[in-house]
Amino acid sequence: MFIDIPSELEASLIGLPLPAWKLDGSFLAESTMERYRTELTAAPRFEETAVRLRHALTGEGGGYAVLRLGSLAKVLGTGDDRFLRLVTGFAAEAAVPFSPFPLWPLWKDIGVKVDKDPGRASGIGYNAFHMDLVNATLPPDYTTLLCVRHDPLGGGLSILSDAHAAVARLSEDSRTLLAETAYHYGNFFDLFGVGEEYTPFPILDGADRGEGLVRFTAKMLERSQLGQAHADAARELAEELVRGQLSFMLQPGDYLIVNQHRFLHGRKALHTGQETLPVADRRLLLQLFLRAPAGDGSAT
Ligand SMILES: O=C(O)CCC(=O)C(=O)O
Ligand SMILES: [Fe+2]
Repeated sequence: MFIDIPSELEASLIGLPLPAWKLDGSFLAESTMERYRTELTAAPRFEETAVRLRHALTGEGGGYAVLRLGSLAKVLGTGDDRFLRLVTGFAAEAAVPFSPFPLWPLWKDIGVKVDKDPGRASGIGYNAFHMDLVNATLPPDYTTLLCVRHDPLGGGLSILSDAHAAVARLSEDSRTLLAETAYHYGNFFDLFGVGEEYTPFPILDGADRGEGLVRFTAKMLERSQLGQAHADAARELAEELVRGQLSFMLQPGDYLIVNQHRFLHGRKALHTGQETLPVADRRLLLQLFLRAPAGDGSAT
């Protein structure tokens, strides 16, 4: 599921004049989507790369992709607007970029804060398997992470697990418990484009026959009060997710896109000694969410 960019495409993307994007509410404006697509499709071998990307995300056995944009990042600079516009253009080939957080820009920084709750996005600890915005009625169809810098000390591997495969390995009794509306997690306020707060919710949200959402975050095991039987079933699921996990280190310029209908994600702990690193040298990811247009097939 790692997708390299053909060198002739890379070469032509470097000079591509993508304008600054516009937003329509919290969504990338249609006019920007069209403009980016027009410019990008004129580049050699772009279309075939976009097809490979969509296939990796929604094809049989797929559910995530890592676009390797490291050489482009090196030439343009990972923090450069031109680079971020290109990545936004690739994202828009998968689905519509948007920001659920009213006060945040389209791309949200995930840096490293040594004094933050370690299991959180910018903490230094293990960030256990989860779906982003698990307690919204309409979680983003895709969550995406662009690596600006990896942990120079060597920690912070990304982890992914096929949610339906993990569910399929559970007992019938556990699946029955997971399908009950008995789970809850976290807060919800002022979010755009993700529906309403959903609490309590079933983990298997129409997902018992290999479809629908596996609405799960392993963080609920510690942070939410759950009944014993429901908690045990959720813990079994967490264990199966770990059993089936794959892990890899994102490199600068790598762009991970996760189909939340199929895969759950997380991150291993950063290496010890983060406090010895200047903030500007620490791991930095940028996060963006995507909404699939209705009926495009990515909802299964
Ligand atoms: O730090 C990472 O690699 C993942 C962060 C994450 O999953 C999140 O912020 O939702
Ligand atoms: Fe996440």
